[in-house]
Amino acid sequence: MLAQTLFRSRCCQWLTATGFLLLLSGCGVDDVQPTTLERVKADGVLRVVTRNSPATYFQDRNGETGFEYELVKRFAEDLGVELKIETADNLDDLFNRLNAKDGPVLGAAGLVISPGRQARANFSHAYMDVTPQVIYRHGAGRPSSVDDLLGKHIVVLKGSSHAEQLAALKLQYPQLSYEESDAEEVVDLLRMVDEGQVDLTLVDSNELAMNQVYFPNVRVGFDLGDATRVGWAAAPGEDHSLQDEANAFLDTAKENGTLQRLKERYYGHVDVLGYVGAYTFAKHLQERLPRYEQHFQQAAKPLQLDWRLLAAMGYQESLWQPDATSKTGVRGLMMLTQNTAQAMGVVNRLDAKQSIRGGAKYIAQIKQELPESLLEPDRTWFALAAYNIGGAHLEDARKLAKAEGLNPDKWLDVKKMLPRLAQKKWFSKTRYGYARGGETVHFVQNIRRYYDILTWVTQPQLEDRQIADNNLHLPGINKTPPAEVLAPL
Ligand code: BLG
Repeated sequence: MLAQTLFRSRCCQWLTATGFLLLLSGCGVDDVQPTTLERVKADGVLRVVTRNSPATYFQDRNGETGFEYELVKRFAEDLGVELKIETADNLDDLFNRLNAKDGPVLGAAGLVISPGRQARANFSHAYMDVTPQVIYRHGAGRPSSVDDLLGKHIVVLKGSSHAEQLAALKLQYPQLSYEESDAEEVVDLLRMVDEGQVDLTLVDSNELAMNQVYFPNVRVGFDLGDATRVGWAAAPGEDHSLQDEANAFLDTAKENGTLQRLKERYYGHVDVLGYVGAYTFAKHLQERLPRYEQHFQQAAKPLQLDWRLLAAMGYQESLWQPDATSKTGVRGLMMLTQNTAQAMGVVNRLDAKQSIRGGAKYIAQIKQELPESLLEPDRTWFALAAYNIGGAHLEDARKLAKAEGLNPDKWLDVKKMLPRLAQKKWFSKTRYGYARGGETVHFVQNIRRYYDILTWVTQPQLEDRQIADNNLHLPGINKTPPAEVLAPL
């Protein structure tokens, strides 16, 4: 790269100095190939190849999203160019595209920097550490060492770092056998284990964290080896211009907290739900939601609400149990107080349909009544907070935010104030006094998490989703990127 740049700058100096004589010399401008970075900037487009999966890139209610997408989008913004995403059918396809002339210039797909891959790409600095994990089906006997892999039906992705790992292991354990599949995605592998079609698979810890919520029977046997590093892959060759630029960007993203924020946003399911919570949610998604899905949809539609938000609220309130009752006498699937139920015309709070209708009507009313200065998406998070703690206490928290020089219209700021409503030092100065504001922060956070998950599960591309047999058809079956985008909130 350095040599190329030096050559270019010298050539330019010479060009300026010698003017048109240059043309006669035969060292024309045409001889100087632009670097990849220069091409990207000249075209105004950064072409990136990725995979369609919850851990990388998918479509949600607001359009394109995913950890890799968000990170690479910021890189494109930094470069001042448009981002153009394409999805590969499998990992081999991804590297082939990257190696193709006139193909995408960067691969961003949770790619482990493995020795085999380094021959096929120029990797950036690592931005995440992941651990390869052996995944088994709950109840089938936990594998705990390499010996337990022998004689098992193991499937991994073709072209994956796991296939490389198993190939290396096979040199020591010739009896080890495994299949490499190029027709599957990580979610498919997890589903196959979940349903007992294969005994074991290997998946990176981040992928499992992201997907645990969909597969109730999937468990980690053991970590196969140490943590590995994940980076972006640039096309191989002498031209390191894009790789250098990506490195500078990633280093800054690490320093200024961008990377950490994105990780929390996308990999936080297990952190927030807890490991047990994650697979309990998966179980309830299969067993309970189908009973109420239609009620949520019917209640949401006339009020122009997103039914998945209502469903997420219902899960947070009662784990989708119509007979839930709190110590304080709040009851039903949407946990309505007696007052709210009355105001919403709910006669029987324990009737799931009525409770969902009442909850929907109540949140729609709150959304309408909130101050106009609260804009989406924060407006929705404020509405959820008011649903839980009441509008009066929420107003107190907004006032505390203002007094602290924070922005009372930003959820991020007000959520810092809510826990203060439980501390005498603070609530004694408020108009409405004590309230368990910390719980409200968790309430909103959990609902947002469930909402994200429900959004992925109900992506429009999962058209072949069956609700037959009261079972949701889980994600990853259809790997083509969705054609439509769900309506924004
Ligand atoms: C909410 C009410 C709000 C009410 C607040 O309490 O209930 N929401 C609903 O009924 C849907 O109307 O605001 S107010 O009318 O302005 O006062 C505050 O009173 C319900 C909350 C309470 C909470 N869950 C919905 O999120 C709950 O169940 N608390 C019980 C906790 S414990 O288990 O008894 O400790």
